[in-house]
Amino acid sequence: MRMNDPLQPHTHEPNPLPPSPETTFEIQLPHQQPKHISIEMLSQLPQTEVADCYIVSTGHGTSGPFRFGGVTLLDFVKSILSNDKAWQQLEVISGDDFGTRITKKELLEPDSAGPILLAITLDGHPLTREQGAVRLIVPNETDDALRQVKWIGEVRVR
Ligand SMILES: Nc1nc2c(c(=O)[nH]1)N[C@H]1C(S)=C(S)[C@@H](COP(=O)(O)O)O[C@H]1N2
Ligand SMILES: [Mo]
Repeated sequence: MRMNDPLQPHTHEPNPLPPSPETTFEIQLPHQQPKHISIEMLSQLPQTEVADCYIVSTGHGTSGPFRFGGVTLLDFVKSILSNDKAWQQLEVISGDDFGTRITKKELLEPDSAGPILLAITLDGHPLTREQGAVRLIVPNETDDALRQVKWIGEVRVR
């Protein structure tokens, strides 16, 4: 069992080091075997860029603005799930047990700051593993970066 629930709010010192070199992550669908998703597969889906993104760390200050690129989480879910009634929320969890929960409403009604992304590029260059590949970017979250999940390991569909 995990010592900490990665989905509960918590104060957090950001982990500077990737938990592994492996960028491929798993998607877990109800009643199905997990599927493996690579950067290569993400790069073949429609690409979206979101400019003016900031990573606001309570301990280390703000960095940015960044232009993150990749696949919107909505486009990704649509590419995986044909039946859009089959889910209500997603859990995005990193290899170092850091995570956040995303509701369907957040994806269907994106904030004016921009859509939630599975980011694979930063300012037009491939995101390095150290920079978080594959990283969740939630453009409207500018409090403490607790939703800007680096090193996605699992996406669970609920
Ligand atoms: N996987 C993972 N993602 C994470 C964290 C972490 O520890 N592990 N820390 C978060 C916090 S608290 C901050 S402030 C930012 C730091 O992002 P940066 O390393 O790009 O500055 O990452 C966020 N995403
Ligand atoms: Mo943070």
